[in-house]
Amino acid sequence: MFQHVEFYPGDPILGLMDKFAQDPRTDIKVNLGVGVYYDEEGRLPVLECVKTAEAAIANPPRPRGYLPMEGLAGYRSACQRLLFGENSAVVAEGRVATVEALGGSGALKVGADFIRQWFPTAKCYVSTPTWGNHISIFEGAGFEVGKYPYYDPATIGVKFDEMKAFFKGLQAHDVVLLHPCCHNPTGVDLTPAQWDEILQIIKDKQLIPFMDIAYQGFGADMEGDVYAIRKAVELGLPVFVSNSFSKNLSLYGERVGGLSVVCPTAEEAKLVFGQLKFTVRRIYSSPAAHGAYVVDTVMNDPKLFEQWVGEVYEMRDRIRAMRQKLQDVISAKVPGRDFSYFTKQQGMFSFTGLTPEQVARLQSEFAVYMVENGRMCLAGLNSKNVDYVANAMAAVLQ
Ligand code: KET
Repeated sequence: MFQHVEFYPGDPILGLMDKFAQDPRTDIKVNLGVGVYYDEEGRLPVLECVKTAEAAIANPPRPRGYLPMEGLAGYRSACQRLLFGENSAVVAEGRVATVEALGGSGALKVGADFIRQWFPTAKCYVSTPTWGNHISIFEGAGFEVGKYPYYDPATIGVKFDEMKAFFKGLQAHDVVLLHPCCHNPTGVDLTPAQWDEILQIIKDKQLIPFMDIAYQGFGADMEGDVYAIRKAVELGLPVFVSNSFSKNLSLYGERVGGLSVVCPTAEEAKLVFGQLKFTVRRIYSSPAAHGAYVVDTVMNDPKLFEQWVGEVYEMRDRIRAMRQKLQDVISAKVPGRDFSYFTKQQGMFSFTGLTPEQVARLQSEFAVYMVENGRMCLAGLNSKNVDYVANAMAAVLQ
């Protein structure tokens, strides 16, 4: 019956987590694979604001009825405030349709299914390179997925002229998947001036921008990281935004994300909202409650919100310190090479330029795990292992 089913070789990122867990070299092993923030002690943190929120919602315990298809109202408005701003005109005008989703991944899936149904001839384009699951999710929704030029290994920057020329050649209603901040896997972002240019092309060509933001607060700051989203709204673009609280609330397993669609009119937003609900209904019916209560509590209590922002910046600053440390140690060990990219790149990741062979050597000889494409998650570094990792990288680079 199932002999024709193709073998699944596993996911290049999630598969590493299993491999790492099984590695018996517990005294030295370092996980720089998956995009998860670990603290200075190498532990997955439970944020203080989350502890307070969980204590509040546990007493008295809440009954666990179904949430509506679109999720919790306070959660959805919190997503809108974070993405579009406290006094957003488009939100006030009822032009934003927002649904809670199962993580950023669930938001991408709901958005992809919606666009596929209502723009059946549209193609989807992702950056070269991108987070691998972008391609899987859009292909899974029935899209033909193409790639636009983005990362330039020669300059460790963006091939901006090629990117612009490529966008100018696309058809109306083609979807361009963009990373508003902390590009995964490269850590290389567009500048505000470059966003202005690219968004104008998107407008002129009537493309559909789909912005996936999974690292708000880890780049510049909460507001700076949504520059591209706000600019798209200012230009009047019909923008899709998938957001995730997995990383910035350290709530990975709660599957807390959201999908927002900014529409030209409130009437259209109502139509879109209805279809987003139906999309949710026929995939998983309604989202999960516990994580939503936590997010709702943190985001809608001014004191907890302020505490949360502070905790995000602590994570961001610790990653920045690790970037600097790694750059200093490795520069001393491998003279004559420029490692300044470690501190120039933004967010959790560095695209190291290590070859798959060098990555494999790091794993087999040093128990240092990073993604095969050379992406390293800096949040797995701490003051105890950073020298060890720098030495290991220096050894495979020689
Ligand atoms: N978008 C991006 C850009 C992203 O890096 C991730 C997760 C997600 C969406 C998914 O978010 P979630 O809320 O967990 O559904 N990235 C890390 C984990 C993974 O691969 O699933 C990673 O790149 O390591």
